[in-house]
Amino acid sequence: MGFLQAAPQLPHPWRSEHLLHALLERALPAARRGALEADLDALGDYALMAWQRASISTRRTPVLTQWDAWGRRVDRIELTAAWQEGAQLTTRHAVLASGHEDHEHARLEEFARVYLYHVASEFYTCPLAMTDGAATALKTSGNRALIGRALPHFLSRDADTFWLSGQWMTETQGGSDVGHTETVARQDADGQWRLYGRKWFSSAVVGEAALALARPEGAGDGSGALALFYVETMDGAQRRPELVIDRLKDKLGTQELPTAEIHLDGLPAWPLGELANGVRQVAPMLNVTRSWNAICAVAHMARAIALARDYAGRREAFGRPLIEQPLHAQTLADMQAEFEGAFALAFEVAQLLGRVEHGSAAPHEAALLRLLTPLAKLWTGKLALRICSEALECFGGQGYIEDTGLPQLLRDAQVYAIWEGTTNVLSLDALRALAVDGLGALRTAVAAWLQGGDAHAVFAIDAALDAAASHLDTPPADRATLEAGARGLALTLARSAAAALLARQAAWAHSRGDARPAAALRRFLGHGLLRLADTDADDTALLLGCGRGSLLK
Ligand code: MFK
Repeated sequence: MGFLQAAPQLPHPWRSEHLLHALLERALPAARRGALEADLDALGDYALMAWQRASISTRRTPVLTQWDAWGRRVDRIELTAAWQEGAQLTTRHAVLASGHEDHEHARLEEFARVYLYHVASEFYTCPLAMTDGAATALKTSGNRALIGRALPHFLSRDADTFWLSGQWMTETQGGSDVGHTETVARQDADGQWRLYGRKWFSSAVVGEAALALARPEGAGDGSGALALFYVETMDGAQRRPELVIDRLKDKLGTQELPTAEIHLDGLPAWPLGELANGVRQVAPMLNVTRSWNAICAVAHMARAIALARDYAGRREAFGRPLIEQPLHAQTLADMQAEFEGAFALAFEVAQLLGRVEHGSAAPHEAALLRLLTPLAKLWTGKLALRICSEALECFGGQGYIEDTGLPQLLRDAQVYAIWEGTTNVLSLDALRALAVDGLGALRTAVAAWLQGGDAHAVFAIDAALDAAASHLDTPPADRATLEAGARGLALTLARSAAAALLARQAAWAHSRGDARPAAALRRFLGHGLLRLADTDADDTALLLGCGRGSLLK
């Protein structure tokens, strides 16, 4: 046999992960860090095992059996091994429970676990995120009966009592625009609310509960008339007959995740609060799942980069390892710098969430969290895809070969930009957040992060924020221009915030003799912060072959 190329090896995701180590050292008291490390080490072990298992086994996907041999409707879903292990593993290591402990670091400690577990989970993290979001929305609702009933299950540390929750919003007409929801809530003769309708993307259909948007019968049109309901899906060991699984989705990626189309045919339901303003009531859930999305996108980038970096030391071409080829090394370092910015922003959101929920946040931090959540979600969602594409290219033709496990990284990464609101929906959400406070909270935070920071970074970040402020000064009457530029604005703000966070990290590391973070900052700044777009409406109309007027309505 001729030459055989050595395959890439995955380094231990926790023991070799210097960014997370540095973050926890900076942000957590030593005693808390010590208590956390055993869980992180175990989740890192699991991630390594899952990678090795995947390399020696045939890939499985979930299978739906709708009818048994005798004609009974069963809607049974067989899950992959990682999904079967999910409840045991995540309750044992308190993945969700840790995020709801009563201290300001709870969310950081939760998301450190999520970061290490996510890729190995085969997107079991998706229903976990929704369960976390449901727990948060229930707490916000103050509905004591539902809190008492569901929270002990959602936050259980015992797999036998643990429940997963779904989030049933998306319908065929009301996708991003949930105001078009057609599912109806009707009270039966006993006063019990029941849901009737069709939900088009149900990612946690194997769960025991869900939060669902529905229109109380007789309520008006639009999103304000929607209500938010809690439902349970099981009757003992049987799925309730009023919940029918129509089929599993045939998706580009996340194929281990059994996303389903479902029918609700009178499923019992309980309103969380008032029988209106369901979008407002579900917003705490959305903001939590968007934070998960950002952390998981960053974890996905970390995996792609770790494999590409390892391979660069094993693969020789033109007489030397790839890592010694200047252009290849440059490519990897560029990816690393962008990843470090995204990591810093996503984990800042995690820390802010913990402080705001615990009540220990500074006065500007609630508004800051409201803005940084969509920014982190939308930027990391796009970046994960770009980094995975680049990482596959680092393997040449092998990156295109299915059983290396690499193409799956790229296919799966596409989901982060779509889930929980597309890039454009999230850019408009950032405008919603900015409408309250403008750039005030962000400027206050950036000034604090940049204290004692590198002068070049201060200059570049201030210039980017000033340019963003000019765009925000668009007269309110010209809403079309503001919206057309919303993505460029959001990306500029995300990059500026990330640069300031990298500067903070660089200053902290410098005092410990570590020059790495400063290199990440320099490289990140070199890629530029400004992403404001040319939004000339006449040009847009010409390029799209439509009248200018139709763009302004
Ligand atoms: C591994 C990682 C896992 C991650 C989880 C993966 C799960 C994947 C499954 C899914 O993807 S489920 C589908 C997710 N769908 C979405 O995220 C919907 C995307 N669409 C939007 O976000 C729209 O912008 C929105 C539905 C919110 C528009 O609804 P409306 O009702 O037309 O918006 P409106 O009228 O501006 O807002 C209604 C209220 O909600 C307002 O409050 P008030 O009534 O007090 O004025 C808003 O301020 C409030 N609101 C909206 N978004 C908010 C928010 N409040 C706080 N935070 C937000 N993000």
